[in-house]
Amino acid sequence: MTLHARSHLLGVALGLAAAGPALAQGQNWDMPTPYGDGIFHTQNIMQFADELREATDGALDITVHSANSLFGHAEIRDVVRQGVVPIGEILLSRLANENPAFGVDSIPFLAASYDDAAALWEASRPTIEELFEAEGLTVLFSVPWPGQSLFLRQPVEDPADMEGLSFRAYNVATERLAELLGATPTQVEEGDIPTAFSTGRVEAMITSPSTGANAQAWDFTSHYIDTQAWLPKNIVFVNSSALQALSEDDQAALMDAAAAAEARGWEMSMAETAEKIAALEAGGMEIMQPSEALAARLAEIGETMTAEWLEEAGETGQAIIDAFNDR
Ligand code: PCA
Repeated sequence: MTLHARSHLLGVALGLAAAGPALAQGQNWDMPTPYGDGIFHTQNIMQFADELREATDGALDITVHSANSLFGHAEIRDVVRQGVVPIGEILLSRLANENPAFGVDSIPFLAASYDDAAALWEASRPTIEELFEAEGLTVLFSVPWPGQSLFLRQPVEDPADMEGLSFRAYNVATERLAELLGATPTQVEEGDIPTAFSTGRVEAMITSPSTGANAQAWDFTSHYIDTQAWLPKNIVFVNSSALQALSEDDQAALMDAAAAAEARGWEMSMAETAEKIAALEAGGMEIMQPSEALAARLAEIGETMTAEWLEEAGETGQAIIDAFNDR
């Protein structure tokens, strides 16, 4: 925790103690999120907070602390679980090392369209909700990033050209993908992408056009290969005790605002894809479709990663895939 966060929270705790029963009148919730204000996920969450403030006549007032400004991405789930803050957002698949079910949305080409991603979310949601509930957390909503595509410094036709590249990763699946491509993965937070490229820590990545455009990827890469291989999701969740402490009306308002934010977020994500590819092109990047050889290699990697995931996720994993295949 940063010093700033610590003193801020101490202030919050003292405020709570002094306020006593007056608390029932209104709640000020601090909400840490990982991504910056230029990212549509953050904008969607800001709107969610605005709508909720309005629907509850100010009784539930969420302050969004974006871009890891209150807590770092790696801390957010735990501080909500501990009740240090009541609500937060993370990239769901960052938890895949705890349970493979959290990483099902990051397997290349398992569910690469919005329709398939929605079906996969529907198939996996009960499991994810149960796993969160076991930690004292209630899932509010989940929104996908646009399709994950390659950002490179050269026009790769032959997948072998990616061997040896130092490759930015953001979860275990991107790490594994880099390995299977013969590249060397390095974990880099989204906000640190420009620095990681400019200092030579990484020289290639796979992410959404949203993240690429937000980082001004044209400053440090030249070619965008439109693989749109999977749609990883962010998830917004609340501490279950904090939720239950709300009045019934406010709980209902929170659930309504969450459902609206989920629907709006998916729409925003879909609109982003073409918009941000155009922004990459306007920035000077060359937009390419994958060569046949690259597409074939990535499809093969997708098969390998699906098999590895099923092996690891066991019966729970198989049940999710069966429910998904029944769509
Ligand atoms: N942006 C985030 C996660 C997936 C994405 O599109 C990132 O690159 O870290």
